[in-house]
Amino acid sequence: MRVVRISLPLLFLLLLLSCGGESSMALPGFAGETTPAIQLNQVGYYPDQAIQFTVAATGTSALDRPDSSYQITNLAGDSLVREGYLGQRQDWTALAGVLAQPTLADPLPVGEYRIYVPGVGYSEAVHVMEDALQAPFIGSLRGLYYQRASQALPEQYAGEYARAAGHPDTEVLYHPSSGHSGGSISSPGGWYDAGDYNKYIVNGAFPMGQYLALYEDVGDPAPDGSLNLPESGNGQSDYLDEMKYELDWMLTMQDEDGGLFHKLTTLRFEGMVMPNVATSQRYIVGKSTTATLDFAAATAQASRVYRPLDAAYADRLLAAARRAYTWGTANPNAVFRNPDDVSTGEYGDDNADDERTWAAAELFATTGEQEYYNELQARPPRMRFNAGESWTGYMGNLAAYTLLRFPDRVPQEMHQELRQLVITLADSLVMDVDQNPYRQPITDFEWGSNSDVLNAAMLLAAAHRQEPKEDYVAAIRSSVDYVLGNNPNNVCYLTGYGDRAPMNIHHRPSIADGIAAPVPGLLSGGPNSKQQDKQYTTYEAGAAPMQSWADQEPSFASNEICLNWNAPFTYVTGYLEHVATAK
Ligand code: 9MR
Repeated sequence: MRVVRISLPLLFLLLLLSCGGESSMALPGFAGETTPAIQLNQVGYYPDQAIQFTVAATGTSALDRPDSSYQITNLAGDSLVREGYLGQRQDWTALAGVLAQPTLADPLPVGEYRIYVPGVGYSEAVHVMEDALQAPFIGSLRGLYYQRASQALPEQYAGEYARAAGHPDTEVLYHPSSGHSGGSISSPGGWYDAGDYNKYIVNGAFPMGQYLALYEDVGDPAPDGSLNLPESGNGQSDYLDEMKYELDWMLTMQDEDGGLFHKLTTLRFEGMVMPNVATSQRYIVGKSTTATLDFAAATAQASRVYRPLDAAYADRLLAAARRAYTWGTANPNAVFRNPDDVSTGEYGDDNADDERTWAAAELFATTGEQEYYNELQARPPRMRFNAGESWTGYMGNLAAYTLLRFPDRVPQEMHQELRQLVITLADSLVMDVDQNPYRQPITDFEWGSNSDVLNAAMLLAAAHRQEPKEDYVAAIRSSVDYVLGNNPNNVCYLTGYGDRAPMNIHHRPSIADGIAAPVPGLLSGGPNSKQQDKQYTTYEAGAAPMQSWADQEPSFASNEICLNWNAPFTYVTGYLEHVATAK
């Protein structure tokens, strides 16, 4: 009898080869076509992150078999990395006619993979990276640079999106609603709000609060030289340089009495042309309680942030904040409504309580003065999460985040109460995420729904800063997975990132510049069940709320971009990058 002696290492190698051989035979190999039925984060997962993805298919499919499996393969699709079962099929009633089969795998090591489901096909690449979200984080900040008004964007900083300056805004006429009759002011700079070219104080100040929150929570997330701005190389944070571009404009919108003009705008929206061609007369319109108090909050916070770098600027910001607060509290009912001859964005809100609390919170955190604390006791932050309220509800949360950030300055009782509240809210958001087939926290899809998902994630981050639970990080990450591609529209909602980003955003420069790809780093608003633009947009028949999105230029209600949508995206990706680096 012949005995073949095989050494242990050799035996191991043979076993490995035979396993590999069998699996490769079972895999057809990736032929270049990916399936839209496998939906995943198209940008990047962290190596310690459970890979959330969805297999969605209609009618009879591989999903109908309870033993359906998936394979994680290499990029070429011919070598097996891992295998698993899809598990129980889940009918998702909110998504008519579509079966969503969420599943997850254990974390994967740094590398590039595909998911293969027999009978369904191969997915887009799965990227697993240590700095999974750094690129879209930086991209979303550069998105602000592209939104700069009154300034040319040279090729050196803007690449193929270089463009001429638009809207000098050096002679903006007072509209009668401003309280001034005749005359003009100079109010240059700042960022365009969205796909339109107007500048609104409410939606300048409130995103500013979100941006500054990130700076306060994680330290400078974009130091000098990281954003390739005209200011890069000046020895100061690129992050704060970009913020200053907006703050400087905001300061010009304060009237002599301390109140803030509500907006700087044309009477009607401009056509789909480049900024330098959009030359209709611009006006200073309205003066409102909400604009004034939001401004007071953002500038009080900014004075804290800029103080170590530029004390004179900090003084100027704080003085402006105080004057605005005084006006806002003395004029609590200056509700803004578009005058009859103005039809641009309204940013109306009948209730200025959140704004008042936010202003008091920032002024108190900055100065420690009793007056502001008294106000907080009279009107404690109404911290809450209600997607249906959308942006109008988030100023109250910003107030709470700031008070939570400074335990030494805030009386213990108030701090404890807020701490308990943020944890309770975050725990219920974690449950919402777990129960949702796409593992994101909302069921009500309104105008800018992606920002609701991201504001929920901001709340989870605030809770995580109080109590560093892994569950919170997991829920924030899977919310970001949703925004970056794990969604029924199979789209990465940030332009210029992922494999399938929006190509036809409602954004005037992107439409008019003659370049096929839109300006990068801008977040599409996302599904909006109300479809206020359906007259101009073709939505899929019977689209469920989470599917009510159209990559079409006229879709201002689902596919526009906006400052207060980019801001929480930046916060959340910046926060996750910080968490990953700190681990
Ligand atoms: O985000 C705003 C949304 O909540 C409103 O329903 C909508 C209609 O008033 O306006 C949205 O904001 C837009 C603003 O009015 C003008 N610039 C573009 C903004 C995003 O679409």
